[in-house]
Amino acid sequence: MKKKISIIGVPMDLGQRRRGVDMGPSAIRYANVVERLQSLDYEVNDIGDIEIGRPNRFDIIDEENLKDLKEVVKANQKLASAVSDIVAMDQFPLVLGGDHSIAIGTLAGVAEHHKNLGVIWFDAHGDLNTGDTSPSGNIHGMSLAVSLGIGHPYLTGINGFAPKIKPENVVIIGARALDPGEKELIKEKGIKVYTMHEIDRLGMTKVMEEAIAHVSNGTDGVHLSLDLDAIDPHDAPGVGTPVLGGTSYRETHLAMEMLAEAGIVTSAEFVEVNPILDDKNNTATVAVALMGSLFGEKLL
Ligand code: 6HN
Ligand code: MN
Ligand code: MN
Ligand code: MN
Repeated sequence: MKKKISIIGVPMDLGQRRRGVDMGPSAIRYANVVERLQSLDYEVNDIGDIEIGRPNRFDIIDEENLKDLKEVVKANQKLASAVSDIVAMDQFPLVLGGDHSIAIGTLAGVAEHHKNLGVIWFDAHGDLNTGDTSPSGNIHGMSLAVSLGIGHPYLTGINGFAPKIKPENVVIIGARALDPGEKELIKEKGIKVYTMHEIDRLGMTKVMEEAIAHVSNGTDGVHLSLDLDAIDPHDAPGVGTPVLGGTSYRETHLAMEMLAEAGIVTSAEFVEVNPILDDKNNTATVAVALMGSLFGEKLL
């Protein structure tokens, strides 16, 4: 792992409809993310937040079932440039969300430097919808599809090239709420998915061994996109789209510890922390603890 980390906050809530997820970056900072990573001997640089437009909330613009499309595009273009600058300085970009639509910008920035990027998508959902298949019109449920080059050209074209990633380099872990269109796309593209069924059946150790092998095969970097709703709502209640039956606190830590041991991760984002829906900032605290494990914190 690189020894210099740049943290960037993205107070984005326009990719979904529940207010409060824009406070995610603050909640994660309040849970001492900088101190936690410094204690692991990283040089940590918090470069602050990306500015997000604030359209009138009573006037959500919904074109082609893509809510607040233009503001989401603008914010992700800014994020893409900021992330690309961090990678260019040979630092590790750690992005704090904000809703999961920000993965569009993070991946656009990282993919400028990594042409064969592996992606671990830790999530209860697939985020593989398009305006045509989405039940909600919320762009946070489309960010993985967009990064694969599928979706509205305003979104797929961010940073001037598409696709950002290839389906054979992606693995989804923790899925348990996939929409019909997402299931079709998974089959069509042959995307590797470990649903909760496989996690129950094989155990997290085997799942992570296989996932690590999959995303390291022929790639030149690995991005971790961790949606806190992958974790069971009992352990991470502060998320906008909770789904019962997720990974446990310890299983998720084990996954991060195995990634740390493998030493393959070159960028990461932790998203969907909503302190308004949370119980005493537990979810941000879990996020920071997971970052500790990802960056090599040991129990002994
Ligand atoms: N997330 N599949 C649902 C939708 O509206 O497209 C939920 C998406 C949730 C997205 O959690 O990042
Ligand atoms: Mn997600
Ligand atoms: Mn999710
Ligand atoms: Mn529990």
